[in-house]
Amino acid sequence: MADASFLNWPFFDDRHRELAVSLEEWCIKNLPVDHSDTDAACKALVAQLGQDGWLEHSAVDPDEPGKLDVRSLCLIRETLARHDGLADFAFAMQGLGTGAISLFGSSEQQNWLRKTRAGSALSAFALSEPKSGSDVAAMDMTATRDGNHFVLNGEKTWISNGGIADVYCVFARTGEAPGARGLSCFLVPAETDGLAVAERLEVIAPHPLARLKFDNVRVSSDALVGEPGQGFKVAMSVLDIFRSTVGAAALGFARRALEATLVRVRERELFGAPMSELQMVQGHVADMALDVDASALLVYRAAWTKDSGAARVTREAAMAKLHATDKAQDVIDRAVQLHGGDGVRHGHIVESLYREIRALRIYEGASDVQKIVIARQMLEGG
Ligand code: COS
Repeated sequence: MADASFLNWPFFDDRHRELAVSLEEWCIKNLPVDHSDTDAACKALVAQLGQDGWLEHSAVDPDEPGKLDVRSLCLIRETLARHDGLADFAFAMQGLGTGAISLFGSSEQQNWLRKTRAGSALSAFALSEPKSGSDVAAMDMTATRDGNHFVLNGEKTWISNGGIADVYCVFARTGEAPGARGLSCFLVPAETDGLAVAERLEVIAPHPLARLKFDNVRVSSDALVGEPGQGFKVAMSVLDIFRSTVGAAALGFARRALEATLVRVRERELFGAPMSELQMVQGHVADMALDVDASALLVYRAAWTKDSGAARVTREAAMAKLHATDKAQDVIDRAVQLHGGDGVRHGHIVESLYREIRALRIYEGASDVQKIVIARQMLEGG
């Protein structure tokens, strides 16, 4: 079991501590799952996470209006990621894909949450495009008003759950003003005419991912989430919450790598003694432990700040994501090094962590974008 002393930190309430302990037990019983068919594995994971109640934390309860609890989201992602990256992915997408509905959805739109929280519908967040990933305001996709409807045309890419989602949260240009002030957010059910999967994308840590094509996709104006022209702020508000949770997933991967390394260096003999007695090895272990704790502090600082009522946690969330994902990459790289040949052997835990962590430094705002966000907040005095 990984170090759980962080649960004593004052960022948490007892309900968080209980959540972490019971999810750990659930993970030991249920994870990892077979990854040979990632679509099937994700659907099964969503169904089981829903059935066993974990997805209730992924979105607000439509019957009891409240807030997303970011500490619970982070604890769940950290714990799932430590046991199985695909389980973390399945949980995370149910939250990211419905984040706009949780924050800005009408009561009718919140009906989707009954299904996504129960694990009977999958959701996806469709923001990136072939020519706009980091620069959201440059998006090309259009949504043109036609009476009481909007007609969507364009492409979205790198869409997690693309191809298996039941509902997509889609951002498009409605043109109220140039750039960031002319975007809107729409809910588009997967079966809507004109929406098609153009390509499934294969990546180094496989999970459902696709490029989507929207060809005259017609949705009613009831599909609009939030106000027209406010789509950029909707997207950024969702990312303010979910960026901290990406940091939490990275933290889970890093803790797993550290855990595996501690076993390895105690067991493996080198130059007539356990590796753990070599000071050069101890130096790696110390750096790894420091990176893990510093990431945890930033992740749970951001989560606690949001849960304590802050309207925006843009700087805190960007710092948590930037630090935790970059440092997890370092921790995992050291773990691979200390495992020698085993570290790059297909199927070894540190080999899979090495592949799993990389995308987290890119999606939901690349490390470079997080630096822009942090610097702007500092320069604006935020
Ligand atoms: N919450 C609420 N509002 C926000 C916000 C946030 N976190 N961040 C920005 N805004 C608001 C700003 O206050 C501004 O409002 P006004 O028009 O009222 O002044 C508006 O949104 C535009 O903000 P800004 O001028 O900063 O927009 P930019 O286009 O310069 O933003 C960055 C640039 C890089 C910060 C932004 O595009 C970004 O975060 N990119 C990464 C996107 C990403 O994560 N992509 C991955 C896709 S998901 S896998």
